[in-house]
Amino acid sequence: MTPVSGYETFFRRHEGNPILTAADWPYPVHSVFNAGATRLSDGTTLLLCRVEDRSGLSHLCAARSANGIDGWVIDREPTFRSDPERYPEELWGIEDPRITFVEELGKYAVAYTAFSKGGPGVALALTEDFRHFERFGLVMQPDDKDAALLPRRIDGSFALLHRPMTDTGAHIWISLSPDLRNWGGHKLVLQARRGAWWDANKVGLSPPLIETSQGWLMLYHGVRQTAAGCLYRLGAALFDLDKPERCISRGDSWIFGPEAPYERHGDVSNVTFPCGYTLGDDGDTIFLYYGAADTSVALAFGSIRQLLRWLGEHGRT
Ligand code: M1P
Repeated sequence: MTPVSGYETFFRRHEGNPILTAADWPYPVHSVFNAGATRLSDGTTLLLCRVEDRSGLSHLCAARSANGIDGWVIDREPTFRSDPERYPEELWGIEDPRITFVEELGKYAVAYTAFSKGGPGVALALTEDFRHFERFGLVMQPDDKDAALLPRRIDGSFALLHRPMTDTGAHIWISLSPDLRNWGGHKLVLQARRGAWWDANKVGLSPPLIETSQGWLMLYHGVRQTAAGCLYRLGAALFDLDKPERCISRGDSWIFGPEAPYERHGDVSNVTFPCGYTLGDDGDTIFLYYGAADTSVALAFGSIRQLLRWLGEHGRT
C-alpha cells in the first residue's frame, strides 16, 4: 500500500470564523450553514446559505460581500424557498446548494437537495440575478444529493456530479444531458473506500469541480462512522478534463477536517461540509466556504497549486 503522505496544512482558517451565524440573520432562524458560493460579474461574492428555521425545514438565503470575508449584506427574507404546491419534492425543504456559472447560458445553475416523503433528491434551477429562479424540478430521483453542474459541456453534453445512495454504498457519479432535463450516460466516478479509511462509509462532492490546467480538481467530503458518531472530512482528487469520469489521482489522507470548536460542536458535531468556493484575484487562492457542525458558515483559504503538487507527488489512481 502507498504510504500516507506527511501532514501538510492545505487550508488556513479565517481568524474571524465563523463568518456567518444565525445571530447575523435579519429574521428569526435556527442555523445557517452549507452555503453555495460564486463571484458575481462585479466581483461581489455571493453566498447562497442553507438556513434552517425553527420548524426544522431549510430554505436558501443570499448574503453578499465585496471581499468575500466580511461586511455581509443578507437578504431581508428567504431568497429561494421551497414551493411544495408546484414542486412536491420540496415538501420538507431545500438544502445544500452548489452554484456553477454556465457561460453558454449566461446564467448560474443552482443544484440543490429537495427533501420530501420520497427522500432527498437532486433539483436544479437557473438564475441570472439570485432573485428570480427558473426551476427544472427533480433531475435525480431520491436517494441522491451533493450535486453540482460542470461549467461547460463535455463532448456536447451538460454534466452533473452527484451522489446517489445505492445498495453498494454512497459513491460519486456523473450523468450527462443534452438539455438539463433529460439525463443519462451515468458513470461511477469516485467510490467510498470501505474498511478503516477516513472516507470509508460515504463520499460526496463538496463544492463544484475546479477547472485547472492539469484536470478537474475535486474536493469531496468523506465520512467515517465511529462509535461516537460521524466524522466529516475533506479529500482531494483530480479528473481528466475531457473525460471527467476518469480519476487521474486521489490523495490517501484527508486535507481538512473538524478541529476548531465551532466545527467540533454544534447541531451535528464534527462536521466540515463545504458547498462552495471562489477564486482570489491571483487565480490560485481558493476561498472555501463550509458548513461547520451544521450550525454556521466558516471560511478557509487554500492554494490550487499546492493541492495539485501534493496530488502529483502523493496521489494515486
Ligand atoms: O450532517 C452532516 C451532513 O449530512 C448530510 O450529508 P451527506 O448525506 O453527504 O452525508 C447532509 O444532510 C448535509 O446537509 C449535512 O451537513
